[in-house]
Amino acid sequence: MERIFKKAIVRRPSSEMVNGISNANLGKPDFKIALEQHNSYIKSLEMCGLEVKVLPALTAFPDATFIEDVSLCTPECAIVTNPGASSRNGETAEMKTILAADFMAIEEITSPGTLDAGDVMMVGSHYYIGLSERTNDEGASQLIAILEKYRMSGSKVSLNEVLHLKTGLSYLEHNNLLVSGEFIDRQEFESFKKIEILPEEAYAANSLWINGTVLVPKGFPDTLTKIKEAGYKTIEVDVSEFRKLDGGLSCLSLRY
Ligand code: CIR
Repeated sequence: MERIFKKAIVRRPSSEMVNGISNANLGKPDFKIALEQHNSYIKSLEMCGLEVKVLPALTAFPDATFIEDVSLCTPECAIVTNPGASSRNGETAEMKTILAADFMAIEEITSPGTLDAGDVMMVGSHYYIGLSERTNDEGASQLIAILEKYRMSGSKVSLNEVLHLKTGLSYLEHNNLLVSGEFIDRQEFESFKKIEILPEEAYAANSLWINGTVLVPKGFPDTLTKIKEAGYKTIEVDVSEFRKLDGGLSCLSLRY
């Protein structure tokens, strides 16, 4: 059964975002445009029926607007992660307190385990966990143990070509998987109905299903058409300035 999301948490980008981690080679983001795009992103979440809590910018952490990475929100508990990039590690500081407003049970990933929740893809009560430069085997094992404690499950997925697991694939519910690059022929995703992303539209593999609507990054016409043809309502969202920091649509919010 598909999950119904009611709320989201986002964090405003700070002017320091121009110093965020990036391998995109697309230049520095324009902070003013990023703020406008962030506002539109919030509106899109609201159009999907979510009540959005907006946290203030954290100037000490240039990548803190990519709030997805610091927590995983499941229907049973929230898990505060231990981000794998040292410059991002302190972003988790207030998350326990913030999440305590809505979650009875809060768990944590601890060192030597590291985990960015951008590496975690939810399919019903099963969670696929990418082993990346940010998420190590120990972090993934800790997450699987936590999930099992709450009668959910997890499995590890190796990856080589992308930053996070969800940089390369997104679950759109109804057994539909948006899939790109190294994940197209992977055995663990064999049983899904795959919607294949063209190499030149790889960035759009990070699209976001929320309550029946799919948010798709602006400027990827082939992907947009394929998602529409699969029967979804879509909203195009321009996140060009966040793309310059390797961030996509899912990275900018926690949804629960
Ligand atoms: C980073 O390298 O951590 C940020 N510049 C981008 C994080 C993107 N987050 C995500 O894919 N979940």
